Amino acid sequence: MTIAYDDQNIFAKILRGEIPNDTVAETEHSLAFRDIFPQAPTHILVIPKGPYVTYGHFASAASEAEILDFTRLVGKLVADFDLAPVGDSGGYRVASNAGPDAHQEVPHMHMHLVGGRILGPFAMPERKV
Ligand code: DGP
Repeated sequence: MTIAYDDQNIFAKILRGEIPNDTVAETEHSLAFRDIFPQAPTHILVIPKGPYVTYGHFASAASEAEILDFTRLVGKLVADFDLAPVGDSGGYRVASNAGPDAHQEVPHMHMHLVGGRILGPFAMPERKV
């Protein structure tokens, strides 16, 4: 199945250098930059440079080199931003929203890496039905 990618989305524009961003790391296949609306002291978005819409799209269609590059970058950011849990403190959350049910706002695959404060349980709004 072909998944349509809208190259006018905001992260595609960031990748093309058309709008500014606060880059924290860049690799051959991935870019990491600070979220414009941070939910915690550290809130980084990690994106592949390739045209993938969701995490599932990326995980199934990206090359092994792209997936390895992305995954290793997440690991490096956890280390560089000192997010790894130590004993009974510290830690972080990674999350990737996909589609309307998950309230994905930007249709370019991105991983939120959030930490630097107590995040509490994974929270989801109550179901309406
Ligand atoms: P999501 O709901 O998972 O699609 O989250 C999209 C995130 O992208 C949201 O936390 C805000 C962030 N965001 C939206 N526009 C921009 C932008 O222009 N620059 C940056 N750095 N982040 C953005």
